[in-house]
Amino acid sequence: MKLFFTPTSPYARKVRVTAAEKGLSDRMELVLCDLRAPDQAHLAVNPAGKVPALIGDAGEAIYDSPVICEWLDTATETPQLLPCVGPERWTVLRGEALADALMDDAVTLVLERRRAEGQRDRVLEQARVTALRRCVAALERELPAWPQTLTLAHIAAGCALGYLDFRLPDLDWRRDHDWLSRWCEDFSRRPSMRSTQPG
Ligand SMILES: N[C@@H](CCC(=O)N[C@@H](CS)C(=O)NCC(=O)O)C(=O)O
Repeated sequence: MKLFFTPTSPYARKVRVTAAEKGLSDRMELVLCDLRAPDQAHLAVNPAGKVPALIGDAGEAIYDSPVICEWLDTATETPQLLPCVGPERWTVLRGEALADALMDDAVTLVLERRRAEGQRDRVLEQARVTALRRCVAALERELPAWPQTLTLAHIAAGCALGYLDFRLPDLDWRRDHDWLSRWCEDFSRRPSMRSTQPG
């Protein structure tokens, strides 16, 4: 299979960490993308021109990180990262959605900050910071009740918080979130996280 990615995308990192945890990294060819000028091969897989996008071994196109991660989870039996049925499935999917929402706020904020002075929308920036802080607080409240084994929600949370550390250190999200900060430190030591550090 082939993964279209950029090294700094937190969504692509989710997929790479998932592949590593599933023991699938060796089967995944990484294709570096230029998001300002997506090439035809990338657009043929994902018409939106976003990363991550995956071509499976049978040539199937799969995109959007939650879809790719679930697809990878079904590719091998263990470890199972998304429970098949029951309340835990919804806990994990909701946790992943919360972490993805945090990524959305952070990525939007980073892009807005890159605009030329005078073109930046400070109201939008403040709204994203407020939403992002709400998501971090919700993660700290909810994560202790997630399954004790590794899940797609844990992977998404680790990648979202890692992106805040990487691109938005001035927000100092750790200041008011000791427990989550310690969780993140611990999670970042996993080989799958170490081998996919952005930069
Ligand atoms: N919901 C998507 C979001 C992916 C996304 O927005 N990726 C960014 C990179 S971090 C991208 O490709 N941006 C290029 C663009 O929007 O044209 C996912 O979970 O995969």
